[in-house]
Amino acid sequence: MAKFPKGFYWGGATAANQYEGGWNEDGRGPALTDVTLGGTKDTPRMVTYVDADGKPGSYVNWGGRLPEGAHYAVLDDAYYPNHLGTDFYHRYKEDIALFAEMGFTMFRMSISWSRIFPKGIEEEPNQAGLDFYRSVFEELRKYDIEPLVTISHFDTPLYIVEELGDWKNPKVIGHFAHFCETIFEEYEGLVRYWLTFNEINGLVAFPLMVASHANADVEAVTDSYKALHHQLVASAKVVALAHERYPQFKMGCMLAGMVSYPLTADPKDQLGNLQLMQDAFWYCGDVQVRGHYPSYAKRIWRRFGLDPAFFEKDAETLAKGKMDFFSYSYYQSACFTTHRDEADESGGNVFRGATNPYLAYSEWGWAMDPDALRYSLNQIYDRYEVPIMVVENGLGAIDVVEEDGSIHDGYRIDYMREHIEAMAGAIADGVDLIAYTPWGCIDLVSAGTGEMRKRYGMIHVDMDDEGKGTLDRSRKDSFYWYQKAIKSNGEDLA
Ligand code: BGP
Repeated sequence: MAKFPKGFYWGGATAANQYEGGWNEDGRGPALTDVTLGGTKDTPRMVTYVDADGKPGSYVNWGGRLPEGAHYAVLDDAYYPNHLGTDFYHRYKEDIALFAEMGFTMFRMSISWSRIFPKGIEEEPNQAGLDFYRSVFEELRKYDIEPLVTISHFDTPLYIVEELGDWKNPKVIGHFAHFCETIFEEYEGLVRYWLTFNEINGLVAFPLMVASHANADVEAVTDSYKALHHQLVASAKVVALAHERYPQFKMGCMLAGMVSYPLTADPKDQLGNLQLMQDAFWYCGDVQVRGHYPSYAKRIWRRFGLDPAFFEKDAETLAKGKMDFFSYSYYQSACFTTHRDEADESGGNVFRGATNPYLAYSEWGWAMDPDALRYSLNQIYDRYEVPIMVVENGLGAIDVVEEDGSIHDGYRIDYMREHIEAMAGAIADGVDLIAYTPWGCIDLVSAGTGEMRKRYGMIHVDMDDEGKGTLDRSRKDSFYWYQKAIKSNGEDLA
């Protein structure tokens, strides 16, 4: 029996803000990532501004705030890694040819909202922006690569963030819907698979995990559940519109894949973990796939002092916007415990928790756990019974370029092999898995740290953390390995 069904989509995933570059070219407006500096594993990324007296300053991304009277600003002499990304804007033809050579049948990318509507609020789109994505989609089609398009991937236009208060403001729903209507109409014949928001649960999951579940900063999370509601409503609205006008479209949700285990057999850890998974993961999936808030939402709203009426008023809209498929990113698992004093802390990026003694951790502290992928695929499919795509997965690691230019990334191959085997296991368990697009198939800027040295690609890009390098592309060992894996439809993983 074949491990993967015929027609299974194999590919790779990227996002405009981390890959595309061309940040101020051809009429594009800025996004928050364009005023965000690079960091490291141990030093956070900073967002830059000038204050009311014109003095430059910065605050910590994920958690800090713009001071009263200050304005976001690109500071002189500072380096902003997302400005250039790894230059897909100018090299898309070369990159897509390499994806085709690897055998991709799907390519995940995002559309930068501020390339189409520079402030996010205009009536008329920026034609140059529309033309760019049209050329990209046509290039993909030339090689029979199916585009999988994320509409919002960490790059709300800066104007909306600064002047409208970001997603806390319900007005943003209308602007987003106009953006979607425009791109749906424009690319109706070129794109079939859409994801509305990247890692939509991140809005609550990240603050919940960063602040540690037990001591979450209640106010920050309260605001986040409200902003999240606006995104869920926006998503449902455009899904309903897509279904009504474009029956060929397949619409999907995209969640940050959280797999949290209880660390001990203490019943308090079991219950606490169940609630963490509800608050930070299932809450979004339940709304987006089932079309209504789950029963336990009342517990969450009560915990954060939120009025149920605020959420319930949009029940009809949510019911009309059910997803056709489920997608998520999966990198690592975490552990929850009420015995925090006895447990070691670990975790990478925004996923924090107790260290799991049975797992090895990556250089950036991410727990490597292929079994959790099979485990989560089973849980998700059991619950929703819709097709699933794994749209991000991979190992962020430091690669060494040998004298002759080769890159021996056996560690990446091992990681991918184990995760592909875990997916095959899930398919054998009965899960309807239809696609795999590992993250950063070509090296790009890290979202969490802004680094280049944290690489996920099977295609190497010559560029360092300061933006120095030729930007030349080359094939790593994993390139040839994945090519074989794809060609054999997941049979040849040696
Ligand atoms: C996910 C994001 C991606 C990507 C990935 C890897 O959360 O959707 O944009 O960057 O994580 O994370 P990082 O770049 O921090 O290593």
